[in-house]
Amino acid sequence: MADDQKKKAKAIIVGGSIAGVSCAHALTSIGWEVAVLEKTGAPPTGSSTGAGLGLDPLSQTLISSWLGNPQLLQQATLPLTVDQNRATDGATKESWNLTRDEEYNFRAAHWADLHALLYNALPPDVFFWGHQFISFSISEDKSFVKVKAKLLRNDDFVEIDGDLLVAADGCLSLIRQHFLPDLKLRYSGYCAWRGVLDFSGKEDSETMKGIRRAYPDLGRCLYFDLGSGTHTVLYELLNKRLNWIFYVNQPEPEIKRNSVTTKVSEEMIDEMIKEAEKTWVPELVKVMKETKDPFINAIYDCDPLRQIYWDNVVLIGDAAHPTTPHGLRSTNMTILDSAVLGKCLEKWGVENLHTALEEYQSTRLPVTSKQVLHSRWLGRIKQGLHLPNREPFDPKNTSPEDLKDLQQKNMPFFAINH
Ligand SMILES: Cc1cc2nc3c(=O)[nH]c(=O)nc-3n(C[C@H](O)[C@H](O)[C@H](O)COP(=O)(O)OP(=O)(O)OC[C@H]3O[C@@H](n4cnc5c(N)ncnc54)[C@H](O)[C@@H]3O)c2cc1C
Ligand SMILES: *[C@@H]1O[C@H](CO)[C@@H](O)[C@H](O)[C@H]1NC(C)=O
Ligand SMILES: CC(=O)N[C@H]1CO[C@H](CO)[C@@H](O)[C@@H]1O
Repeated sequence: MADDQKKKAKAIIVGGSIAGVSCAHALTSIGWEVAVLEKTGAPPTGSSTGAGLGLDPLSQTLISSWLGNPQLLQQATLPLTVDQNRATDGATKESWNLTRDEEYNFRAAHWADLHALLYNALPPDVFFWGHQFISFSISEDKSFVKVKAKLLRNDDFVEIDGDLLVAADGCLSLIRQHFLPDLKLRYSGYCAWRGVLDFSGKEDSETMKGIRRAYPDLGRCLYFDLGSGTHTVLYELLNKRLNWIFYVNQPEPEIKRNSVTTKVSEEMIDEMIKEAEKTWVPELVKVMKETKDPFINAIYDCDPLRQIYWDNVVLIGDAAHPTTPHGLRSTNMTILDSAVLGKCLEKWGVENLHTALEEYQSTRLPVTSKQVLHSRWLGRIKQGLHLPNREPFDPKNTSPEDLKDLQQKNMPFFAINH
């Protein structure tokens, strides 16, 4: 018995993206053993994977505590201290200000930089790359969960036991599907063209001079530009990169299973640039044109779930609450999920797993549900889509209510300090 008591509690985490690495930190820091199963073959290198994301103050604090060094995150990110909404008239290309909040307190990170920071600070033996989760079973007495994974290197199968299975396998979660087979993601009505322009060595180019003239606060400002039935996002990332997103209303694209990223052809990129030319100032179009390998994400979310744990299985991150990106919430929610899950497990211990997961669920669900629905609604405003009891948003004719709603600080549970 004494031996049993000394045995560490163990979690198997499926998915090694931001949710998986965050959760690995939250659980190792309370003395749990963790195994992270990630189907990708190797850690991402450089900035070829992903694009920009925003971190709120609380996420910054949590990440810094996991890294054990507050400087590291600061050094890998740029400030976003201004949240600004502008409007652009597609016909005249005239731009004007709608709102400006100078008390914004986020930081901008590249997905790959944030992932690398968190990943490199984990013990080397917790991560299993090239392991695709296949299935799980819960023991009859519910004391443990057995996970089966496929080694993609040689098609072998492995089985791992743990006290807890954490689903960090993203918005198309297979584990969630086991419990909610009928749940469907909801297409938002639009896709996001995204790209990161690398301007190292080109700081003095016409493109860069032009964009800095048109958007003088790049480097500390989160710019939203609202056109008629469309909007863009623009901000700078560390190491001479510009991150942009261009939302386009369109029917749901046909996408292959297991991915929300559509393959793009040269024709599609040309079409996108033509659309951009009709809508945005030439300085911004130039940035889009010169970006290598822009990609497109179909934007989905999901009505809030009623339950995010079952027996020894718990959902975190996009698996628990697929969301549209307009509130810059998905990373904040993910990091908070991990931190709260860690706190609940620490408080109740593995012997009271059910109570711990119940507390996690009752803490997180009310918050994430509201944030997902707000983000959905914000996207519909910015894309000029139909909303009940409200005129479609028109940047040329805004009401005070519109101007209030556009601002990031009006997200439910938004707080500058925590
Ligand atoms: C490569 C990548 C790049 C991204 N870039 C950006 C970005 O630039 N900006 C942004 O805002 N958001 C980005 N995201 C999304 C962002 O990480 C999430 O929206 C958010 O942070 C929540 O993350 P998550 O870990 O819950 O989900 P996700 O990031 O979707 O991660 C899910 C992970 O689970 C793994 N997985 C899924 N199924 C299995 C399985 N059966 N077995 C093993 N592993 C599995 C996937 O490979 C993936 O790594 C990116 C996600 C990925 C995977
Ligand atoms: C928008 O606001 C910024 C910052 O206050 C200001 O410098 C700029 O001149 C304004 N732009 C327009 C078109 O009014
Ligand atoms: C800036 C922001 O919205 N931060 C929020 C992240 O989420 C937690 C709760 O889930 C809020 O308390 C923070 O205010």
